Amino acid sequence: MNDKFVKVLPEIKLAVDTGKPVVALESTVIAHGLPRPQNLDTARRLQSVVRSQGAVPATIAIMDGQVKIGLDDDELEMLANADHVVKVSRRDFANVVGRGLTGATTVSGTIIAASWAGIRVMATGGIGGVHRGEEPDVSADLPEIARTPMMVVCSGAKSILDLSATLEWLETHGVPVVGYGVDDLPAFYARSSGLPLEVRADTPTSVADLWDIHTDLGMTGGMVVTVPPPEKEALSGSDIQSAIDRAQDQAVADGVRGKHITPYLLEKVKEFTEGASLRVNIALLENNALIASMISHEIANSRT
Ligand code: PSU
Ligand code: MN
Repeated sequence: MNDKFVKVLPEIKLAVDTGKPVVALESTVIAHGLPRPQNLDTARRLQSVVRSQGAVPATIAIMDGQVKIGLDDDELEMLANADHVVKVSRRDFANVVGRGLTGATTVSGTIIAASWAGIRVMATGGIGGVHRGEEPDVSADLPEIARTPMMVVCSGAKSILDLSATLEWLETHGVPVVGYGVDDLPAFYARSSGLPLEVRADTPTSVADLWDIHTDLGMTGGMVVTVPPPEKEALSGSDIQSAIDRAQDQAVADGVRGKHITPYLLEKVKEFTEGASLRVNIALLENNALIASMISHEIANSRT
């Protein structure tokens, strides 16, 4: 890690150095994934959920060219309301740092920076994956999870993606995918994708045990822990599927491509489900932050 370009909040550095639990949080969901004003409210809420569990939140972003591991409230507000925030995965770091720009890190960008600081757990809503459609489009999240020693706690991925192909990709590249209290891969808005997983863990302790064995075996890559959305807000698979199909058709008709596809589809699905998708999105983000905090305690505890 290069101190010239990277700033770790002292509270986070101290927590990592003394083996206290820390949970990394991404910022693309704030800048591009949720609408205003819910984005800032949610960003704050996620930090307080982590704190309520006695863990330290580390929201990650690039502010005016500096990689920040841990954002204060002013920075969160700036990021939530700024108009020119670059979406940052590995390829974007040098450009955004070099030109002094502001960038929100995706899951991939977040785990790169978090691992520089020695953080081992991150929480988010959904990871990117293998897209459907003609043009090959694989999220940078996947190779980054395969190469970075971080546990990503999420609700699987949205079925705007090809979930079966995403699981295949993760298998090929050696990423364990764990169902937290479930046997099937969650599909973000819906509790199940119908795709069975090989590994189930029912408690934070058993997830932490798996992680410890994974790292003790010398595995260098990450792990995905999938938590279904809370029952109360979860949508049924068929409701959400028709909204997703419509969004997909419209993206093709509008010629949306590359990194703009995910935010575009998210916005359209919200419109087509009249806000129900937003409620489940916020509920699962909070729930995942809670569970990641509990797991991070177990990981930290088993190391001391
Ligand atoms: N999925 C969501 N909400 C999001 C994202 C994914 O439900 O906000 C964001 C995350 O930051 C994820 C990124 O890492 O989109 C993946 O983008 P892409 O498909 O362009 O790699
Ligand atoms: Mn892409």
